[in-house]
Amino acid sequence: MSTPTRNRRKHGGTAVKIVVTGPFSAGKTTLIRTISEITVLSTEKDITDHTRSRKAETTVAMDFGRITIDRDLVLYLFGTPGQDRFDFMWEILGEGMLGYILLVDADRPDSLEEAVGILAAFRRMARVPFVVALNRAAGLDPAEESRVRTALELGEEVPVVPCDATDRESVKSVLLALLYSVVDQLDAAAPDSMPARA
Ligand SMILES: Nc1nc2c(ncn2[C@@H]2O[C@H](COP(=O)(O)OP(=O)(O)OP(=O)(O)O)[C@@H](O)[C@H]2O)c(=O)[nH]1
Ligand SMILES: [Mg+2]
Repeated sequence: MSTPTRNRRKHGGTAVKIVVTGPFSAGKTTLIRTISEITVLSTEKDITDHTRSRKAETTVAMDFGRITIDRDLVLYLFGTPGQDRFDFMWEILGEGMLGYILLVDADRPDSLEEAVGILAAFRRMARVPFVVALNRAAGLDPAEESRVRTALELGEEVPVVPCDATDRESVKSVLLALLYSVVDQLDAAAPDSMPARA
């Protein structure tokens, strides 16, 4: 099982790794492109099999983006491929992550089913905080949230949030939900050492 690494950077501050995973075509590459301050390094290749009817290109190795929160904290974002033939990349990309976003396409019922296996693999790989983000979800009613929680067997501590991967503010709120979860976990581990959340 990997443990989160927080690397000191050359000019001070801390760099942390966040992984964006989820089923084929959930919007992982889009989410990282929406929020990254650098041009995202993507490994998109033409799709040649039957899924070509859904989109022309798919991620075959990873997406890589970066966000500077402030001079003390930089997030590196790694997106996984969605097609399960590239699932060997999950472990490589998950190494040392602080937490992850499981992105599900709320418009496609298959997406939640596919997410079950991905989440099981990530949970085996690392016990780090994660959030479930429902892409293309206009909102999130309690019945929908409960359906997602049941399908993915989520504990109360796991946030489920709606998301529009094309919208910067929406992506920011997903990342904040993840960072708050990380703080909550640290807080639970060492209650007296963390500042209270505003
Ligand atoms: N309208 C809308 N379209 C989206 C959104 N997110 C992604 N898309 C579109 O959905 C398609 C798939 O998005 P990608 O970002 O390639 O999805 P992915 O999860 O990286 O896909 P794979 O790497 O192939 O698994 C693209 O055509 C996007 O433009 C969204 O929030 N709203
Ligand atoms: Mg992609």
